[in-house]
Amino acid sequence: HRPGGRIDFANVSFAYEGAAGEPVLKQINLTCLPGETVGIIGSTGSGKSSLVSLVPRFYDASSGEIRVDGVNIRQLDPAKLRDRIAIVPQNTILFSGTIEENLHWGNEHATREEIEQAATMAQAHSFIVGFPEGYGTRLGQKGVNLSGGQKQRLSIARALVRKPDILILDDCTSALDTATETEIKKSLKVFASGVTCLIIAQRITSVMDADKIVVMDDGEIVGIGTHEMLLESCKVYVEICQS
Ligand code: DUT
Repeated sequence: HRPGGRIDFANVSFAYEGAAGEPVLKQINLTCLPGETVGIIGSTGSGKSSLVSLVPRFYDASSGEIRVDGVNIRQLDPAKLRDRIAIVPQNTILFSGTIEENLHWGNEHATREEIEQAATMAQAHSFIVGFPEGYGTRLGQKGVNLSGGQKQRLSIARALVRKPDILILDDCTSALDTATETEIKKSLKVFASGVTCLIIAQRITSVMDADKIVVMDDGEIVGIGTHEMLLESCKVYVEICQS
């Protein structure tokens, strides 16, 4: 696997157009090293999703600069940039079609073996093969009904099929029990060890073992460090742990 991308945020501020110009991100400085797992935590509305949405240029920063592997992302071809990044959104989007077609989406060239590997990493393979039609099982109106957690696992598998250099999980494990989430993280560590992972989470347990955790509060980064470091140094983090 290619080494994951390095991401640098340098003095990044961002305001949504029309939102009275009020910045939702203020003076963000953050480096994510290739292959690093970076947890992002903070209360609702603190700016976590906005922060990650700037990386594939869903929006552009109002000021400051974001670099991927040292190059300002505004100077990169957007299609090539997005090709290196997979985002698993908060709300899973699956379409009517088979499970295999859904997992292929975004990478038509993937082989069946690669699809099964990705599904195994995302803890989805065993429930898929439990259906009489396996990967050919139809989803949607005339198909099977999946639980919220099963949908999230398919959504993660789909992102892994794309073999990204940068993987962004935006609060997409909320419907999974902690044991399943832990299994997914374990296999990511082994099979996607070169991939730079940004993991937005509500639960501390989701990010506790990340290489570093970023704590956001009202559009600002108020702490960066390991779980132990933040327990010592970051009041907001301690409050999140206690809530
Ligand atoms: N916001 C907008 N327009 C958008 C998205 C968000 O004005 O299209 C505002 C809402 C909020 C701020 O930006 O005041 C930050 O939102 P974001 O979704 O980035 O915060 P979060 O930390 O990801 O919240 P949550 O945990 O609820 O997803």
